[in-house]
Amino acid sequence: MSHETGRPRALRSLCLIGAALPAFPCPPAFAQEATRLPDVDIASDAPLPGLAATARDRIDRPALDQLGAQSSDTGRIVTRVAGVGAYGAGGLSSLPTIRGLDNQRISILVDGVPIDIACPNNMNPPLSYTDPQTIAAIDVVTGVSPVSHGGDTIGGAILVETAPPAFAKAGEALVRGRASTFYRSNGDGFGGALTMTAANDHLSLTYSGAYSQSGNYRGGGDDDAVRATNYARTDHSLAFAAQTGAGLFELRGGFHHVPYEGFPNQYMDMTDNRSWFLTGRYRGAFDWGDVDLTADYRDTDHEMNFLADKGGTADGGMPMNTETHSAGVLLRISLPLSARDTLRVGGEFRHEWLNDYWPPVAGSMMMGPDSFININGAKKDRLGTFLEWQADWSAAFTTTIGVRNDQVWMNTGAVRPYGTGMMQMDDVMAAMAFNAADHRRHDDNWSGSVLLHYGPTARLAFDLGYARKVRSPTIYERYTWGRGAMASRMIGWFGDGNGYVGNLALDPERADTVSGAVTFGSRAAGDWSLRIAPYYTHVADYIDVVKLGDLTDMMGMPSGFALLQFANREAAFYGVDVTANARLLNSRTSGMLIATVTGSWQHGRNLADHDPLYHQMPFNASLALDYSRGRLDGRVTLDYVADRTRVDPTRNEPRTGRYALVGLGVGYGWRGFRLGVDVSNLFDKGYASPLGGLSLGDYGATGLLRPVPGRGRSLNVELSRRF
Ligand SMILES: [Cu+2]
Repeated sequence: MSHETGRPRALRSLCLIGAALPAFPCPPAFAQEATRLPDVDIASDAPLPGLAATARDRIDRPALDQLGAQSSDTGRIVTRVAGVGAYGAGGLSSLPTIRGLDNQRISILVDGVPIDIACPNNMNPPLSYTDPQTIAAIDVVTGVSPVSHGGDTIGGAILVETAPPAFAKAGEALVRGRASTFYRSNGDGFGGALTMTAANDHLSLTYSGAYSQSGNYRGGGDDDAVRATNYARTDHSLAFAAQTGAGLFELRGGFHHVPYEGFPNQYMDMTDNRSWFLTGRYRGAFDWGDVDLTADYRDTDHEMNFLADKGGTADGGMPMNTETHSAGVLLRISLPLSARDTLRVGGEFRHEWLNDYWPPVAGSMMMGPDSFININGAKKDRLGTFLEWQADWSAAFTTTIGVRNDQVWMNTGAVRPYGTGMMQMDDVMAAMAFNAADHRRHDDNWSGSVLLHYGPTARLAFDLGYARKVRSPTIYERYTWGRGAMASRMIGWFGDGNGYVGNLALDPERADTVSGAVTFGSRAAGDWSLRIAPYYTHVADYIDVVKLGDLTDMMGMPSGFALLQFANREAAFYGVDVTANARLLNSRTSGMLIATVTGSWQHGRNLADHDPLYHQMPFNASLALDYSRGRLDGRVTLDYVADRTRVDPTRNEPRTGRYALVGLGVGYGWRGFRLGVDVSNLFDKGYASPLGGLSLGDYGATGLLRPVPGRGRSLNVELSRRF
């Protein structure tokens, strides 16, 4: 992992990931640039990072070669970046947080395209559609990003690029690819992937496919097997690109299938998730400016029920189905007005449609005789427009100022409980109230951003950003309605066992963020860098919860879980992230040794009731030592997470203890092959991740409620071949 520095280098990589970073249009020479693939050398002598216009962290392919052996969960891998955490979920579906902001509050784009949620538990978040084996690079923006990066979010961004198009030199042909396979001892995980490109100088075809599966993992120390942590996933995609005199055309389509994925901190498991997508993109560079046009479509069918650990489906279980489709068009135009000024204008339309219903269970008093209609054909349409002016006042000083408007229209149809029996009365009353209300909503959201970058010397840079950003509620936040103990507990992506009720009265969240970074470094020698990045975010109408009551058990006693409703509150987030690199050794004979240190301290506070906010990371830090010499590379990591004592009392959030995990890895590369062997959690430490949630799979089976235990020691092996 590196944090990018040096504008030429940053711009070059931005062209490779142009899809992901709309704010930085590629120079007219992008067609040639597009033939470059990301550097693949393990022991590349690239200078250490330092000073970029927007502070970004990049997890590139060499880093993924090391991290991908440990996890198939991209959401877990991005937590390497200072300021990034992740809610625990299924083994493929961790939900990242950036500086305390989660889910729809942050922008997650896969090949430049957002992926809408299709589950009341967020079981299929955008990063679950990516496999670390086939990702080319991940960029993470933790600080303020310009409004041209997208709308309807208030926090940072995670930008995943799978395979960028590659072309051959004129008159030549190109066949290249990467094949890989891995095994993980803890959970008996295994999988494999193939990415292959065939191209000449103007046509390029890339196939990408991956498979991963795992059984339940074992916790560290005395924590035995953790129920409902198994999974399997398959992805296939085909990407076609044509480089013509009129510009670069791309067409990408794919299919994704998860036949099963256990969720240790949810009542339900994912029993089937099928999704297919098609994305078209055009990029052209003209005398008057650059054009970038993307259109995308995705269709997802999602099913939940119980896997074996939660009782299986022999008696029918509890089927819950979600169907969505979403489509979008995005046009961005970049106009160079002068040597100093660039104007960017853009427009975006996004359409989201969602149906969520729970079929009846034969013979069940609770779950019948009709289908429970949770969401009936809800729509969320958004029209976004932006205008942004970038001025390069000198080689050292750049300003980017933008304004943006998003019009959001939402609506949904009438709902229905399972039936009208006495046991279903809470839901009967709630459905009547919901159906009597007007469901149409319209939000007029204005955003703005100002970014300043000043790099007076090669050893020093300052970044300062201010943004006001606005996010409308999601379909699930606005339109879920069930108030029964069971129906409400089916809603929520927090892994805490509580019941959640939507709220038709929700207003959009309005966030004001000031973030800065000061970066010191010796760019010339590339020997060290240090970045200190403080931030403060105030969110008016922050969508948190209020407590409606306690959920009770069969005997009418409080169960320890609460019935909560989404509600507009007020919140503040503040903290500081530190990242430092140093090259300790750099010689042909003795090899290269790089030390990387990251640390994050952060607080989230509910200003309405002065309690801590839910799911905020305690202080955490990591140290990595990377050694490489010739064909050999090695790595030692130490991750430390402090006690979590600031917990949200409204949600009965558990405290977690401090822990430190040690990892070791070695890799050997020859003739395009690479063999990587590593051990994660070397000392088999028993621990609970602070955002891991409650182990409901174990609770159902044993009656003992504990935080989800973290993964115990695992020996991981990956063999890959680049050709
Ligand atoms: Cu689900």
